[in-house]
Amino acid sequence: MASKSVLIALAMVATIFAPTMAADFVVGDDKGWTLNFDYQKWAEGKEFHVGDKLVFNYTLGKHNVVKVNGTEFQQCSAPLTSLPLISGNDLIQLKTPGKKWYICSVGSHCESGPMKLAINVLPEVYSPSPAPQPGAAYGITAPSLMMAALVSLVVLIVT
Ligand SMILES: [Cu+2]
Repeated sequence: MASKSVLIALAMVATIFAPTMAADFVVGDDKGWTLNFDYQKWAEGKEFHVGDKLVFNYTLGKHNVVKVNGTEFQQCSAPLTSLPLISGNDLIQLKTPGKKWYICSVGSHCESGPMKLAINVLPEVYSPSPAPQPGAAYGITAPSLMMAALVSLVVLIVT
């Protein structure tokens, strides 16, 4: 009984204290990663941040996802050194800010699709305050608050 309550409390605390509002972007939404879709238009007006994830959905074997640089993007040429993602449900975590380019290197999909996506990744957002928090202070207060919340929750549930 008690262990179940602790698990529930932990889940609640984890939800409350999730440090950022990371988002998952399904590329192409319900169309997925496919031919005859305007990925530049799809990316327009969206804000991508460090910590967000891109999800490329496609039928296994039909397409792939290759991270390229700006020149390779323009020329639709995938470098031999980069391994394409091929799972059909490829997750890419945006780890650094700046411009990112992705193409499909199957056949001429990049040119004809055009299966190419360029995005600009913005720095990570710390919520709720837009001002950067001193890391140390944040690191000390958050865990103690978390413990207090956890303990009170467990006490409430168990008793
Ligand atoms: Cu393709």
